[in-house]
Amino acid sequence: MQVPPDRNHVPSVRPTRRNMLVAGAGLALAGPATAETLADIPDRAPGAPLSGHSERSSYVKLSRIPEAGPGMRHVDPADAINSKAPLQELVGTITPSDLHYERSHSGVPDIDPDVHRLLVHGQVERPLVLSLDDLKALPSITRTVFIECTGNGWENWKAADPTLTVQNTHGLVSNNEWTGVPLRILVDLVGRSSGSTWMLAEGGDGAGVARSIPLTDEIIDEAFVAYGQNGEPLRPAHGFPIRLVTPGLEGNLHIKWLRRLKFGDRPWMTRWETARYTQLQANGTARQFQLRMETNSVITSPSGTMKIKPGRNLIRGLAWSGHGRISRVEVSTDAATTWKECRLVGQALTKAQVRFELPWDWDGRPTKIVSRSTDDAGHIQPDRATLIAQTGTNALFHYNAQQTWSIDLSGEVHNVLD
Ligand SMILES: Nc1nc2c(c(=O)[nH]1)N[C@H]1C(S)=C(S)[C@@H](COP(=O)(O)O)O[C@H]1N2
Ligand SMILES: [Mo]
Repeated sequence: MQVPPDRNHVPSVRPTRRNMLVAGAGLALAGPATAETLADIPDRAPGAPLSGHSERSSYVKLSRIPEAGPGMRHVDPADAINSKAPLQELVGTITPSDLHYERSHSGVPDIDPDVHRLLVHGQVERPLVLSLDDLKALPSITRTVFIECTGNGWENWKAADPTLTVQNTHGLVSNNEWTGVPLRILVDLVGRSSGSTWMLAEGGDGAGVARSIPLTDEIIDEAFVAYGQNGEPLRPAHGFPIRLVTPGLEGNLHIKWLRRLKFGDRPWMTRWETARYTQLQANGTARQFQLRMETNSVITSPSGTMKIKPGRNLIRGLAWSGHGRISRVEVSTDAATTWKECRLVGQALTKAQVRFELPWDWDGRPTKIVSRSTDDAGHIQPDRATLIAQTGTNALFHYNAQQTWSIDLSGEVHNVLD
């Protein structure tokens, strides 16, 4: 058996070279090649008292950015309309609950879960009023899905501000594990009439955000009323005590502080689907009910305002699609001339984010890097020219064009259009 040397032992071979290239694995690692004693690593440390609630390390600074709208960054949080997730700092695919992006139209109501009720009514046999306990007593599902604001990417519709980070350009999407009651169970419970093909979902906040949702088989099978988020009750910012989750569809449909589901035979044409959340087309007409979030991806590292060094770099990013599962992510390191397929890290789930990685040797010359995703329904994330040709530049929402980052001679990374 090999006895580990103690920390008083003077190592016979002192590492002299840093940034060794570890042969065989082909990986460039910073650090000594032959460190072999405990003297080479920091000593053990005494601990702080245990607590009922743990915090992040004091060395880790993670924060969302409250913003007031496209191009309106750095505002007083009181004037913010959304708060963006720090995609560049995150690893894996689950967004920590306190960093899940937030979009709240009239602030975050403080709702007593014992008092809160969900009314389920309209064209049904048995209208019902359900408490949180009633909902929790029903069979549950747990599912990991992304939620993405329709406005994600809107910073880049018109022009590219080179000072933007990926948090600014793409921080209106997050990926959480949600738990709740399948819509199918509620539909059966109230006895929805066969003629009711639409459902109104209404929130209990001051704005009373309310959306009409077509009751396709897909939506009845997949939507659910969530009370759990990443293993705990919903955070108030995300709808405590209950929210609707509609996998793959516009963030706006994921109604928070849910108070009512109403069944009917036509959309209600609320202001949230007439004045707001419509997409202005090139010819000046507006498209309504563009509900699906498209195939998307973004390189989170290296990304806007980072600085890289020549040599081996690991390109990493996130991909997601409201149509289904991501089947492929490709990255170009020569301005969309040639493409390489990336490794998907972990399992790609349907309508959830997946991480991708690609090792890359940067030769130190200015270039552009860009990613594009493909989902299992065959949708390929468009380049900007294709998206603009289809939609025009009047649009504000559903910007899913490939994101290009330019890298200059000094290794600085900047947001560019293409
Ligand atoms: N009741 C209510 N539901 C709401 C909203 C709201 O303001 N009020 N915002 C919507 C919008 S526009 C989005 S993008 C998502 C954001 O969910 P999140 O804040 O949990 O990320 O919630 C949707 N549900
Ligand atoms: Mo949104």
